[in-house]
Amino acid sequence: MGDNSIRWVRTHCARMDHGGCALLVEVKDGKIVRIKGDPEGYLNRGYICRKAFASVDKLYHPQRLRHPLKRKGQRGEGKWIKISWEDALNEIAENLLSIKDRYGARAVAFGVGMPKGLDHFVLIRLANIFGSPNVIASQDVCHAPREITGLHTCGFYPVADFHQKSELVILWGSNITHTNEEGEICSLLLEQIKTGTRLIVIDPRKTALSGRANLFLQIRPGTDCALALAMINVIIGQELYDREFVSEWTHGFEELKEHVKSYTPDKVSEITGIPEELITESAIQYATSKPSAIQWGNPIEHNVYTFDTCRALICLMAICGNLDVPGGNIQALDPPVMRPGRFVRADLLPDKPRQMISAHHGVIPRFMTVPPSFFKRAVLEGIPYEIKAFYSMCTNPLITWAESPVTYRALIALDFFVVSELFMTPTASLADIVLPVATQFEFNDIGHYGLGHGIILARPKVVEPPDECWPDLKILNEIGKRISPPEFWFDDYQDILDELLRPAGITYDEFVKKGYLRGEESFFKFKHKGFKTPTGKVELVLSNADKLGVRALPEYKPVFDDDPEYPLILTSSKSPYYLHSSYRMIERLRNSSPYPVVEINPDTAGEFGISDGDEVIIETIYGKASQVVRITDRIMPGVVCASYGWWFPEDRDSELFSWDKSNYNMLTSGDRVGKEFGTSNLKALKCNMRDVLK
Ligand SMILES: Nc1nc2c(c(=O)[nH]1)N[C@H]1C(S)=C(S)[C@@H](COP(=O)(O)OP(=O)(O)OC[C@H]3O[C@@H](n4cnc5c(=O)[nH]c(N)nc54)[C@H](O)[C@@H]3O)O[C@H]1N2
Ligand SMILES: Nc1nc2c(c(=O)[nH]1)N[C@H]1C(S)=C(S)[C@@H](COP(=O)(O)OP(=O)(O)OC[C@H]3O[C@@H](n4cnc5c(=O)[nH]c(N)nc54)[C@H](O)[C@@H]3O)O[C@H]1N2
Ligand code: SF4
Ligand SMILES: [Mo]
Repeated sequence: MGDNSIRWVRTHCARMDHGGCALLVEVKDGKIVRIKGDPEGYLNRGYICRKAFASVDKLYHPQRLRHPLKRKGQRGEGKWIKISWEDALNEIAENLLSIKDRYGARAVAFGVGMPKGLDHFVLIRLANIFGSPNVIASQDVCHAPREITGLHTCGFYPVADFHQKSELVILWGSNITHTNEEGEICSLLLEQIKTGTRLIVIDPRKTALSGRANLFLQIRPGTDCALALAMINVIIGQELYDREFVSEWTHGFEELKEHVKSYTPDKVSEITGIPEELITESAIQYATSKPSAIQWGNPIEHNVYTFDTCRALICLMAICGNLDVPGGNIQALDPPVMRPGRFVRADLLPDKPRQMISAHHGVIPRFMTVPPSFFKRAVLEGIPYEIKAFYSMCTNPLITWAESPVTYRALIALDFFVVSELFMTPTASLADIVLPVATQFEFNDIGHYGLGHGIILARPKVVEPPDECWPDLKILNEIGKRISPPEFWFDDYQDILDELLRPAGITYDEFVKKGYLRGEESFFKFKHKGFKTPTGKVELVLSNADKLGVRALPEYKPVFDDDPEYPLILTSSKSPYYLHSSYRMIERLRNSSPYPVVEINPDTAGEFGISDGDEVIIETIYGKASQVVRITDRIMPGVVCASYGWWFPEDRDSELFSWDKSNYNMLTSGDRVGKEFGTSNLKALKCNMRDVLK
């Protein structure tokens, strides 16, 4: 086919959130010119959001990195020289191997952000084969709390089943129309709402769906655990629980019943700010509508007590008999492709749980990535041992990790730091070597692998990457050959895809024709196999709590102390235009959201003498950031909702693109973290606010 042809290619959206919508992409003269939702898409049936249209702009953006770069001046000075791939790879290999020689493989950490595609797993494979137990990821604040707590409580990660009809769905801190959480595709939920599924929304802000909800619980940030425990109190008190399930399949019901007695709706109303009747009514509706699903979002895991909140929610699902039932919260079975543990060669590092730096901090067993805050302590203080090198991809830690000033110090302190990136970011500016990547549409990839939703999606290449941009898969494969036994690596990186699909009996090309693979639909598995916990039941009380080093029953504790100096509660929500800190340079997106905005209720603004459009300094005990005020009654009084992920690609690279000006993570702490997952308070912090001019 000649280059001046016009063709349509079927693929899946990626890297603008977790991905998932099937796309039809028009290519003319080798360039993408149009994108449409694929009406036959398994998850989206034609639906796409505005980010999908802008996703193409990043491919052709003038600021895109196109050649490997090596630092010339001091870290962060913005001075680079172009080098060849061969030199870049050799330099990386030399440095990583010499650090391994001097300090051991564990002194080299591998970093990744939000899982974007198969590269996530190839990076873990590289770490395992190289011999380092330290993969640093954002999982402390993104899904590990719900997944690992699920494993310990009921033996699996209970995801909302939007493929079957639910009578009721609770959006518990999940702004699914904006975030499409985990590619769950809000279009499936919207279809259900049209056909009568009732909705409860729990959020401190009015959201796109709160207006369509039967009940809207405007909650004070950080108090979700108390609410869940009060709902359990009502359901047990009014005997609305599923008697049969509870007696056959739960462990510790009587203790839970006793334990929740103190979480009365009137007391929890004071904690959460939600009227008592609404707490009671929500509990009754959740317990009496069968099946009901809870779609849980990031706020559940964005505070130091995330473990208890996740526990309370799973107990709630369990006592109402909503676990592993169609339309409830289910264990989605994966398609028969290679299991992640095997793919990443976990067998090569059997001692990893004891070797990882997080083991020293007593994190919960089975949590296999290292929380960033513990990584930083290792780099800066050598606790529990020194980390000297960091290979990072698909992440911008200077903006996305809690407590940015400490992140800055840690990145500066590294002996050797490599970043693979699409654009020069504040983080990449601090690297020794920056590698230019191919991205969405430019290489063959597999989406949704390992995310727990029982589905994988084909993301075939649509166009060639520009200049010297390589897919992370290829980069990792080439580094692997240089720093670890080559027999574990592939002649052509695309063989990785076939290898992963082999157990399913298909090649990548055949997979692309199918578009997706899903695991067998199966429910009530516990009836044959029980639950995969020590007691074989859902553990309302954890039978091995002592061994795990955790509380046996979920408890609510205030996530912050009252402090008159910081009278407001600060929280955040994700922008519908951006992915975390990404894509602020894309004009189409930036025009829709040109600067960071902090939302405040009119009454609160009045009390603070703040007007719409004012630039304010938001201040916590940890730090400061400036954003622009938007007065709106969407947000409850006393709470402010700031924008997260901001830096300014238009500012000077030698000043790291004003990384510390409006960045939400100037306001957070990496020091005060939860024990189980090393999680910081990201949502629910105490703050103050003042006009910059006053
Ligand atoms: N305060 C606060 N902090 C948070 C959160 C919050 O809500 N509040 N959310 C947390 C959550 S849930 C998460 S998941 C993390 C996310 O944290 P990160 O994953 O660090 O966030 P991103 O901004 O998505 O960073 C991705 C980077 O990868 C680059 N990129 C895009 N495509 C590719 C590619 O194909 N290859 C490579 N190598 N790079 C690519 C982008 O340009 C971008 O700079 O942040 C967490 N941090
Ligand atoms: N557009 C876009 N989509 C994304 C992302 C993105 O950055 N941009 N990131 C992706 C990633 S990695 C993730 S993990 C998901 C996250 O997706 P979501 O879970 O939806 O995450 P958030 O937008 O951080 O928070 C959801 C809602 O929680 C509310 N909220 C704030 N504090 C609290 C609280 O204390 N309790 C309760 N109940 N609600 C509270 C906010 O007002 C917001 O409406 O989104 C994915 N999709
Ligand atoms: S909702 Fe997510 S997957 Fe769907 S089109 Fe938008 S960015 Fe892509
Ligand atoms: Mo996330």
